[in-house]
Amino acid sequence: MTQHDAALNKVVQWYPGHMVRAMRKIGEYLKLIDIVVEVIDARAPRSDANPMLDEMIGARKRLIVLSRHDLADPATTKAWVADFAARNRTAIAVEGHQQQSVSKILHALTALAAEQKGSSRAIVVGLPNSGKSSVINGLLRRSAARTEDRAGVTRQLQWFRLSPTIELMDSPGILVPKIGTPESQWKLALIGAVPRERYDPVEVVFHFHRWLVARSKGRTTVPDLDAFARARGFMRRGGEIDEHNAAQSYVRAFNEGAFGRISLETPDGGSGA
Ligand SMILES: Nc1nc2c(ncn2[C@@H]2O[C@H](COP(=O)(O)OP(=O)(O)OP(=O)(O)O)[C@@H](O)[C@H]2O)c(=O)[nH]1
Ligand SMILES: [Mg+2]
Repeated sequence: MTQHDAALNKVVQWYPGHMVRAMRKIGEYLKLIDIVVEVIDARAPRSDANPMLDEMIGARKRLIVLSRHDLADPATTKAWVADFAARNRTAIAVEGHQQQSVSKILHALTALAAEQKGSSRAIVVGLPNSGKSSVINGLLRRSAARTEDRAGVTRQLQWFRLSPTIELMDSPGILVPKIGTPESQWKLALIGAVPRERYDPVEVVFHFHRWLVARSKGRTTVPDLDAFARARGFMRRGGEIDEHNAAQSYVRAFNEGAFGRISLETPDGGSGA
């Protein structure tokens, strides 16, 4: 483990009380639930999956929504959809904050609900900030659930009526109590699944850029922190770089797509395009 890995390992663990409670509540509600809609960030579907949820969901009907399609590499997202299909799971790639894009989910959800008599209850689950509440709003065609560009916005389970026969439940984002590898940690921090105050952005940017250089065999055009800071004027008096603020801005720029559409994981276990 490098010094950078050690630094990252200490900062990116986050499992607050509301998640513990939400996990317990989801478990209690699950007996009422027919369909589970799992919202996963298309840029990191492996790190963004939650094995604890897998266990709880069991054999229930399941629909996977790959959010942030607009920020992920399109070919990699296509490969993920095919990979889920090979494992008998339906995955739909969407731009969660675009109502028209989310309407693709409605068709699949309605088909799943039609498989059973009477009304259906669906719960929307996933990691913090993955886009769950945006998906709910897109399906309802109104701003019913609160959304914000930070992790941990939704704190409570909440029901919404989608149609006379389908009820939807929004839920707080749930991380695993201990995020597996340092690689998953920086990826989850970079895509916004962990609140900004829980990690050192300088470490996250360092890891991201080191990974990008290795993947592209040194040919990436994405700037490192130093070049980014200089280009955007994050300098202190005396010519020193203001690393912390530059790194925060770097993470924001990544999530605004300023470096292009970048997937961090591919289904074959390699690094995304
Ligand atoms: N670019 C882009 N932004 C998205 C997409 N989906 C959601 N967002 C944005 O991501 C942020 C988080 O979305 P939310 O819907 O609040 O996420 P959430 O999963 O409910 O978050 P928590 O309740 O905090 O767990 C918001 O600023 C959304 O506008 C997407 O597909 N693409
Ligand atoms: Mg939410």
